[in-house]
Amino acid sequence: MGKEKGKRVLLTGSLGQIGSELAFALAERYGADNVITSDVREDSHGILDGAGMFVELDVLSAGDFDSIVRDYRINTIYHLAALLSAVAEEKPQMAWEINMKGLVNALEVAKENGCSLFVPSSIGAFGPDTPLDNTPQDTIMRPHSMYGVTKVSGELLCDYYQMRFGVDTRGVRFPGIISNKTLPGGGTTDYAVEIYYHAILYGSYTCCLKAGTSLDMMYMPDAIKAAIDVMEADPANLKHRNAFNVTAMHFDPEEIAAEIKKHIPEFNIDYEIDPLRQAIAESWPNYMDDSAAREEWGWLPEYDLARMTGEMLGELGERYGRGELEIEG
Ligand code: AKB
Repeated sequence: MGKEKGKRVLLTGSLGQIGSELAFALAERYGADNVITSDVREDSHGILDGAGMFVELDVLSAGDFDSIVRDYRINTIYHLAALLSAVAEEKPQMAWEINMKGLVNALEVAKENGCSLFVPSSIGAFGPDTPLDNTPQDTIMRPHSMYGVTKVSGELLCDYYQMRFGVDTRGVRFPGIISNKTLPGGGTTDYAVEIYYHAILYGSYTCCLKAGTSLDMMYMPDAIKAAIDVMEADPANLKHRNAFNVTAMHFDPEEIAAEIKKHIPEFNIDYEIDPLRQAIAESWPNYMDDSAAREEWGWLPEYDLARMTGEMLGELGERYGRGELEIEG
């Protein structure tokens, strides 16, 4: 990717699964001098070293949020700080506080400082009344989880700030994101990351979701591409602005296990169902229709299950000393 001029970016939640990789992509694209990474936690392990300057920021502090945007002359905010679905279900009040108050602060700061704002929504915004096969872009959204409630509310709020105040808000509904740098924490789709680590380290995996539970998924490079491309899209082409359905693949635990077995024939999956995560997963789409994103800003994923599995096992195999695995690229 070449350097694009003119953007001064603040990333919240930078130490999370997506933030820790998006930070480097933003630094590569806009120049590390133009990227400020932030998190409520200190970057004590230097995870973000090289991806711009790091500042500690609790997004619940509206004053600190605003000062950082002013002091560093930020014009684009990627607001990733949020709790994921399973942990939100265990701590619903905290989820409302962080996901909604943090978002309101981001929207206000963007409004006051003329910033563009990226806010990720999720497949979690849908619920059991949604058509679960080929889920349309615009459809019934009555989620049963607190995470979903915050995601739908967030989508509406982003639309409102755009229509009412002209804030350039944009976003996508991310599916489960699979990566090998930072582990996700507290999500329903986390199993699809853990399974690769367990395959390499132990040769087996006990899955918390039932066989047959199909969910949309995406490999991290595609997720990063989506986040950058939607923010760079020509606004004249956008009929939707926030919450574009985006997906790259969908599978159930049996299908990902079968793909892993192609590389590690002795790999074995068994099941110990977590009722909380299972109930959430069953209320989410089996697979989404992402044609609006394809038509309005050219969304096109590059990774399918086979290619992603080759890369995940190759990378983790190198890291954990299973370099002898026959990995196809
Ligand atoms: C979760 O499982 O909570 C997230 C998501 C799909 O939003 N990965």
